[in-house]
Amino acid sequence: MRFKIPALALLAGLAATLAPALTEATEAHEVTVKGVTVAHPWARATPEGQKIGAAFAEIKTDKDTSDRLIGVSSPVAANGEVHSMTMDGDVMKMRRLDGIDLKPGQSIVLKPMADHIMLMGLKQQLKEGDLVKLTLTFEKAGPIEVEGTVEAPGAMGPHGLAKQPVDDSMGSMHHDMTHE
Ligand SMILES: [Cu+2]
Repeated sequence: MRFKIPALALLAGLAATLAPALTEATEAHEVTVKGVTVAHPWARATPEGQKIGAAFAEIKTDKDTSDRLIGVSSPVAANGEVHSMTMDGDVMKMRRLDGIDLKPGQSIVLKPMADHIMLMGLKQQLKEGDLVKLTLTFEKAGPIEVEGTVEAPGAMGPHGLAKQPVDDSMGSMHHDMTHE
């Protein structure tokens, strides 16, 4: 009988952590720190066992702010990287970027088929409907923590955001992409 106690405690803990997450799921996620805004963060669902995930967001600066994105992290991954993506024929090539410079009044959209966040060493499967915490760290603004929704594996943008400029012309990312 005593062996059941840890399992029950675990379930209770799980319910407690899920409850607040569910109530926040429908809110717009946009956080501004020192003139830098991270908006509409989201990630793509991953197949079971896949160790790499992709996440996206829009980064905006107000008209008097310049900054530089210098790092990304998430509790669901061993480490986060910022990647560029280019096409070499029909082969997608991703390259790790040291950072992304932000000019005043700029909007940079991290999205499929463009610069994006790579979550390396995933500790858990990303499932559609889940929320995933992302911390984008900037040279001046410091860390900005946001919570993004996990969308379907082939999603090209977050739900309910018709205005977000996402590239839907090339279909979904494939799993056989190459990293350099
Ligand atoms: Cu990548």
